[in-house]
Amino acid sequence: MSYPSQSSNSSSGAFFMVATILLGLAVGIGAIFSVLMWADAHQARDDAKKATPAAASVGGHSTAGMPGMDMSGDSVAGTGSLTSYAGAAPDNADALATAHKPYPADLPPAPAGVADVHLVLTDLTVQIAPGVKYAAWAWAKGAPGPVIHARQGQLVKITLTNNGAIPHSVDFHAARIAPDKAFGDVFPGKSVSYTFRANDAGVFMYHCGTKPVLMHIANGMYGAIVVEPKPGVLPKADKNYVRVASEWYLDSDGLTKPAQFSQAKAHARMPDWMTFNGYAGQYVKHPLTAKPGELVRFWVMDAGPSIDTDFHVVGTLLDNAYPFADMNPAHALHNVQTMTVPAGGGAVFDVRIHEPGLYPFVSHSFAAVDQGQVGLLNVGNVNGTMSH
Ligand SMILES: [Cu+2]
Repeated sequence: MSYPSQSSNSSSGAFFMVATILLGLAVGIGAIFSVLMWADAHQARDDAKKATPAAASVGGHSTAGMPGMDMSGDSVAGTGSLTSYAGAAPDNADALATAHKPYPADLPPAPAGVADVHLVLTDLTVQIAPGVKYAAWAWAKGAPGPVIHARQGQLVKITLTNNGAIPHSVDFHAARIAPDKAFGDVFPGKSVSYTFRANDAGVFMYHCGTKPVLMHIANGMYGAIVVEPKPGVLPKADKNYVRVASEWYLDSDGLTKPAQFSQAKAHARMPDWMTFNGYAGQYVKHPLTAKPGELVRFWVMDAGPSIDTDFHVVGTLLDNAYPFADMNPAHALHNVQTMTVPAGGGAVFDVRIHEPGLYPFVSHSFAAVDQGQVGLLNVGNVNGTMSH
């Protein structure tokens, strides 16, 4: 995966736009952001401002550390400290956000026959927000890993190749299988295969389960598999979008060199960034789309590692909600406003929107919005997207 390089170009005032949407620290809010920052966001902004000393600490090095708690190996910047780097951004953040190629949210087609999945683990630097680099343990194309689509009852064959520097593994929540046999460690340069029958429909997490699991997940080793229920069980969807929620814990701001994992922050559950599909706010600049009246289905999985996501679409209600990805229609909820998706779990949501407009989707646990869990659904191809 290629990423735009960070630059010190200071020609754009758009930094403040990005800072506003992701952190809520800027005072001036342009028309773009009025779409997102509706009335009940004001309190959240104020709260975030108090709780997140990001502006003061960006690029700063704290010495108030907890020695021995940081597993990143970085012995200089931020070791063991809880200093927040939330909202750190270069001057050209707005241009970088525009140039960013969003993670594809569309559910890919399910393969015929056996779902033959080849996953490759690798160490690589990813961008998790405009200009913010992170030294990830991830997949061939970054984090999350590829969305896998299978049909209920289909045989799924997983082949995992470890191109990383240390042992890893892959645990599929959709599988009923002896974990000591299937989910064992794979050494660098080695591959492993196992099969399971996807008898349970829903959207499920897969992740590296090698110890310390917290660190392996936080470093990017997760993805989603959608197991589509048998035909006729669900109302037909016109659009299917997959969203993987996760949070990131940084030992530095990631602007000049890739940040690494902060165990102290991960234990304190104090993420710097929270994302949908691995990059803060990417569907604000690059909205998902639907036509008026279409049934839009969101397959949402929360990789955590530790924090739930609270799914909400501004301007509508969830017509059908399948809590915890229990796809039995008799268990579905209807016309609800916000639904929790637990860390390590999934849920499925249908919305049908008739009036054209820009409909933000968020985690309504609002610190998550300031830290990047926000996007837009453009219904009816209306103007005013975030391209200017
Ligand atoms: Cu791993």
